[in-house]
Amino acid sequence: MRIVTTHKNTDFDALASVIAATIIYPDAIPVLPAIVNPNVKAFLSLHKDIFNLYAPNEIDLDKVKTLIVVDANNWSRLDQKIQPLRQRDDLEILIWDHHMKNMDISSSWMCREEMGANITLMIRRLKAENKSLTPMQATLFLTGLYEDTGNLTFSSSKAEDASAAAYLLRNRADLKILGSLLRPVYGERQKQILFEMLKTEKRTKLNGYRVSFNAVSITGHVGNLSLVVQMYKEILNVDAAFGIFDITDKDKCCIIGRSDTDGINIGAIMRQLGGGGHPGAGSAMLRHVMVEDIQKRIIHIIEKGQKPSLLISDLMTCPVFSVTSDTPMETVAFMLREKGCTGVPVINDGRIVGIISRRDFRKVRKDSQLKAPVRAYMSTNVIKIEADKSPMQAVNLMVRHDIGRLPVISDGKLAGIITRSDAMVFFYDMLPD
Ligand SMILES: [Mn+2]
Repeated sequence: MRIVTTHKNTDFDALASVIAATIIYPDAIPVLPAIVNPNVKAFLSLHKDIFNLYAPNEIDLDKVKTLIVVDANNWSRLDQKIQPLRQRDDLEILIWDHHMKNMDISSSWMCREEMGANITLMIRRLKAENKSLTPMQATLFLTGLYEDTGNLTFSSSKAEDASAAAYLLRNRADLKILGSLLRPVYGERQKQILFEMLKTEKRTKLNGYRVSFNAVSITGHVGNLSLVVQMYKEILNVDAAFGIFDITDKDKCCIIGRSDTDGINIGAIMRQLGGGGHPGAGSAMLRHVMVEDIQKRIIHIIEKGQKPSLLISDLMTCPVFSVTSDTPMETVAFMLREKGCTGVPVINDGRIVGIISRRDFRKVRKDSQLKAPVRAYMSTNVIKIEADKSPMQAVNLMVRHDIGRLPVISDGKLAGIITRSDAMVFFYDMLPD
């Protein structure tokens, strides 16, 4: 007997891969772990019969000659009931997987490649063998592909994922059904937790920001807690919120943070706790800790470790090359070439009176005009920003006016210049902590 199985907390990519395996190996019996993720559970409550899926305890493991593992490569990710197969040395194992880490299942054959979704690897085979798909199979496969690649937006997505998606659409995958399958899960459990958090909500001021911490005890796996924290933060209307989830049966704590202020960088805080994220959202998992201690540590990081807010003055480039309004155009041209920049501010007595860019040289028709002073060609409508504004405000100005550099003003004088790439350093959180 051949069986095909996948990882616990089965998602759509894993389920799609199991079903695809039953097309590639028609005699293989699909075995689904007891725990599947909530979206998949909802899907199966309607579609279970169509797929003829088996539970691990319905399989007589002694009869299994071949184990096909899809979307996983590690024994610990498989269902508990499957584990006895680990001891068998006469077992043939085939693997289809797109995870490149933590492999501990030794197989006699495998297809393992870095890919956005595992189903993409299996579609390659289905295409090569000219297997026909039902619209329902195509829809399920595309759901898995979109889920694992974030609708092809995750950086892990490959060109082959996109062509697999095209293939599934040609095979009549239904995007309306897909959309309803992939909605974020906000179920009964999540609602209970959110209500409990709202009942015990506390707010505090840290560095002038409104912050809320909330600790909740939970047992077992609860999906989508980040959505709960997001909703909690919105309802409380605070600048940042931290949900500390004490997973009592596992002696660990999951911390999820959300912020929409420059002043509280969630990614930086979570990295100090051993987790990760970006300025607006992140999480960390801590073992053997007291909830109260975690809250104290976060408060300490915010108060001591983080600057109250990152300012333009921390990111800008200075000193800035500048010219005066009397500088001849030919000198400016030489300077732009020499320094490799696209424009310089025009300064008189420390005050910025204009900006001259390479683009302005298009107005120069005759060589003799290069003797003219820069004031004749400079643009006097200068968009600038104060040094104490936030990098986010600089980005907004650049986008609104479609400009790549902003002179930075402090006490009415030019203090530096901030460019798109300086702002991006902030935006993508590439600053050293
Ligand atoms: Mn996957």
